Amino acid sequence: MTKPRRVLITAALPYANNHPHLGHVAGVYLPADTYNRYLRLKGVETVFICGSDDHGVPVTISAQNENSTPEEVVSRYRGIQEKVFGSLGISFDHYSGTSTCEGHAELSQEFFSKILERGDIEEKVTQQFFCDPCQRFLPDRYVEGTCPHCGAEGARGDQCDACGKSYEQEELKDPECAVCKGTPQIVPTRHWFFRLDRYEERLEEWLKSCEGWRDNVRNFARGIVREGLPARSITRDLEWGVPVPLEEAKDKVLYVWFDAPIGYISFTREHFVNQGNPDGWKDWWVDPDVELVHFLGKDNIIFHAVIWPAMLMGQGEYHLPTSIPANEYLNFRGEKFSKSRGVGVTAEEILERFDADRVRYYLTAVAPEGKDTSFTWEDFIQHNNDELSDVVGNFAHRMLTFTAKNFDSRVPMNAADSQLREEILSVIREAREKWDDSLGRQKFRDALDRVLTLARHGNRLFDQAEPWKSRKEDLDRCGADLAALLEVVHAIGVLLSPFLPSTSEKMLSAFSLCAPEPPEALKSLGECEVLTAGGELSPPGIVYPRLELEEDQA
Ligand code: B3M
Ligand code: ZN
Repeated sequence: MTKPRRVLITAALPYANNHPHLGHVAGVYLPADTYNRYLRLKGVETVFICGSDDHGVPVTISAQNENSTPEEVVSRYRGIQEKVFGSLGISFDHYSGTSTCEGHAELSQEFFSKILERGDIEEKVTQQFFCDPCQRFLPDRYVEGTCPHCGAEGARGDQCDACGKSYEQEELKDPECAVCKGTPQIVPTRHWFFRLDRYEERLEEWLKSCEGWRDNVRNFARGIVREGLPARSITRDLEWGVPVPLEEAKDKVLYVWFDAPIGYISFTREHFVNQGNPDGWKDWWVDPDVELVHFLGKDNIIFHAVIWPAMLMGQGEYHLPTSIPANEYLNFRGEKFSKSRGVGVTAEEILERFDADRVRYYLTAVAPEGKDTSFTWEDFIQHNNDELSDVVGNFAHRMLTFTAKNFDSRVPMNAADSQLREEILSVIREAREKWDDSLGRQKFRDALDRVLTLARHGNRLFDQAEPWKSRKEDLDRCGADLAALLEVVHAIGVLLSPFLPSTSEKMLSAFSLCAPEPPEALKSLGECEVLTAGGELSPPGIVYPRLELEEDQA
């Protein structure tokens, strides 16, 4: 007997000082959710894990600026994140956080200790900026000064954004602490480095063997490995974080990028503990047949496709990622989303005005899969009107009201008698197959487009069949055609469900008395008639009224 397919899905852990903006949603959380819903619809067993990335300097600085504690900042932002993801219908099985998850710190320390035992960690003394007034070591992006190469102001500790050059910290002129504007000193401090060079061959071989990855992700990762991997510092001089499990490193913590991905494992474990099955997580991380899929934005590729796999190899017992569908960026009118600079819309803001499904629809239609894309309000309104209202909503509404008026809200006669039968079954089958193929390859835009094409086809067939005429001339034919066309409406409802869960639910509620449940129905779409002839239809619900562009959006 073949084992049932199982897929563990993760979405990158948002920092615990972030309001999720639409760029994050379009690039990470929405595709991950759509993939999860798609697999479940197909009867695949999945676990979908996420949570907040609580450690690191940005959280401590937010806390300092707000006169509060890192714990408070984390708990507030985690609340915001959970609310936003909840309103968008993101179906995580478990949302946790790296500072509160039971056992996360211990597991992270175990990761460190194991690679240390293997001789894959080395110690080095490094020079770091230290701010006396703040009493803190400053990461490079919290130091600003004058670029030693081009003289630009606002250059960061080790790199200038204006000329792109990097330099040693002591070369930066007039360094300033970004928090208190004091002058930081350069102080020697000891750190622990992960010897990635010892993993190069295995990484290269593994990346070569990975199939079905997006080209940008695989080529980028292979390129980095081929260039040679320098040792990376995995400890920091901070109080907030997972303590380094070494006597001689008592005041240091693990680098946030070291403990964050381990959250995928510790959160899975916590999830199974909550389910009363404390050992259940092991299977999902150890059984090589389980697929592990990490959704993330392109700036996180190196961590997930190179460093994290090396960390996993260093443990020995876990399997490696199966695929890493990283996306490019969704920008706002061509500019990067940034709450601090006031560019873009947060998820909270858009959800105050629009249904989650309208947002999900648009963000999938313009998903930054192969290249950066742009959010504009005009485009949001246009996609909603031209596609969701005029094609999908309109077709479903026409069909269901026509049936209600003329056939007493019942599936007329058997669609098998319709002259449209063959064509209709074949367009449904083709839509389902292509939808399936695209979703299986994590091509969400394509898959959504298939559903739209099916709806357009349905509208065209309705016009061709002219049931408003045949109703008077040949009621049997009219009924059979309509029954066949209702199959299309139902199929659209099923195929939309990974994308637009509540729209799909409303569409399918019309068929609840005359069609099998979606997972069951999916298999038969396009193979035979799915609806029961004579079965009762519930009153038509959804239509998407057209939207107008409001002044503040223009
Ligand atoms: N928090 C970076 C980011 O949000 C980081 C992801 C961690 S995933 C393990 O872009
Ligand atoms: Zn300072």
